[in-house]
Amino acid sequence: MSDLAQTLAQFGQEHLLQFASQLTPAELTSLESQIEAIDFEQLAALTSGKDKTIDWAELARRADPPRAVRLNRPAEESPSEAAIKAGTEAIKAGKVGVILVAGGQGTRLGFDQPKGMFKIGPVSNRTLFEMHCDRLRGVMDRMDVEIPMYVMTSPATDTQTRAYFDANDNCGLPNELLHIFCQGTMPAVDDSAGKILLADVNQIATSPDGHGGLVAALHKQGCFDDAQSRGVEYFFYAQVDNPLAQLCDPELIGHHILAKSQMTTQVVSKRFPMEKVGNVVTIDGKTNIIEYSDLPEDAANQTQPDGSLKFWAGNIAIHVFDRTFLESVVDDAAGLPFHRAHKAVTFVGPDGKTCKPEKPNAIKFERFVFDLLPLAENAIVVEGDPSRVFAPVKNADGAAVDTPAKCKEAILALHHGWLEAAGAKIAPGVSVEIHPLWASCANEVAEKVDSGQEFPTDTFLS
Ligand code: UD2
Repeated sequence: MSDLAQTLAQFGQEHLLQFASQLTPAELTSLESQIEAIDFEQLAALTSGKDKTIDWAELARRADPPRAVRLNRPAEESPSEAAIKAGTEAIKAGKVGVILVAGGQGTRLGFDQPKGMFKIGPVSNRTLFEMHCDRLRGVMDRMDVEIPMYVMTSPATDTQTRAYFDANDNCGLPNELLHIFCQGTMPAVDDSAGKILLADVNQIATSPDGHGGLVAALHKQGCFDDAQSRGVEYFFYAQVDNPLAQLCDPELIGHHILAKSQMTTQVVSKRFPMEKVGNVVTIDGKTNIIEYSDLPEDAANQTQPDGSLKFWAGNIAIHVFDRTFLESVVDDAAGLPFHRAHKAVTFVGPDGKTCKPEKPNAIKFERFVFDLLPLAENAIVVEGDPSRVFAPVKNADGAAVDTPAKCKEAILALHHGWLEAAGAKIAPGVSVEIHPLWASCANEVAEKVDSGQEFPTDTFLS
């Protein structure tokens, strides 16, 4: 028996070679290298539940709301002006880079291409990728600086994402500033016996290893070296599915710098107890995030004496990291806990036929980047105004929340608010969208719009 077959037998995964005799030599070699890449001991610990399974319900009982820089705070406490000044200086000095995570598959949205290619501009029809790149180009233009952007893909989104940027002139970003890098994967296992699933006779079924795979991928693919050689000290991190993310927000970066934080998280006040955002909390003095799927409902419903939610701070997956912090946790990140997702995964059965289950049949294993929070010596939490920073595209139109229609409404509400504050008159039912190179805040809009200026038809100000 070959070494590989022995390993498979030892871990009860012999079925992976069940179609070996039907494969061409090249197909067999490919399958063998996929098998060799699997850490069977790690997987055995995961499928047997012997990895450090965290009792989130127990943690939720001990958790407190986080200490945070709140929106409504006394003027002398963490002044915004000082933070904006510190953040602006860091950006202008070329100390900031952007990480955009775009490895997810957008299953809930029902879009079968990388989510970044989804068109969301209410008038412009720009894609999510374009919205983020335009925002970044706006910051570079105003601050007269080059800002590198590191876009994380997964094997599910990598080829199409690269082809998309190639075909669209990198969405206006200079080639040397755009780094597309691919995260790792984990095998998917069946939910009853923990057997690794085959996606095809010579193909292991895998899924992206979660955005917690970020640190290993940045390290392996030379992004830390690139960032260091450019003088980048801080990474501004956002998810591709939130076109309102204010990439390189000077105030958020400034709070991070002034507080000497290693990892800063922007939060919003949750709309309702079971909202699908992670819950930012303090446990034993450390900042942690309890994911919505891990928070028991009774814990989510707890209130404070003033009636507000105890776990009010919703993670919107916008973080600022010290580059040196991320570099220092490359080894620790490999030990981050895995979270399990019960999903429907297409597989090849023993008869060689492809089976597309309608119900979840498999477990996928993911690491979350925010599990790095308790590893930071100092981590701060900063509240953002959701109308400025958060309009995620998660679900197909028709769902109650986080749909493309709701996201477009939020973009227009922000832009219309700036225009109306400048005295513009937008006819009922008309949409006016603003390109960030044209204006990126109310003050800039006021410089360009005359009081009383009318917008009788849909307009894209660019
Ligand atoms: C995420 C957060 C949640 C909240 C919410 C806000 C997690 C686990 N939870 O929930 O706390 O902040 O967003 O919008 O993140 N991605 C990758 N690789 C992967 C998996 C995901 O790049 O292996 C990216 C994906 O492209 C997307 C983002 O991470 O941009 C979030 O993934 P999700 O949509 O699965 O997370 P969600 O909405 O459940």
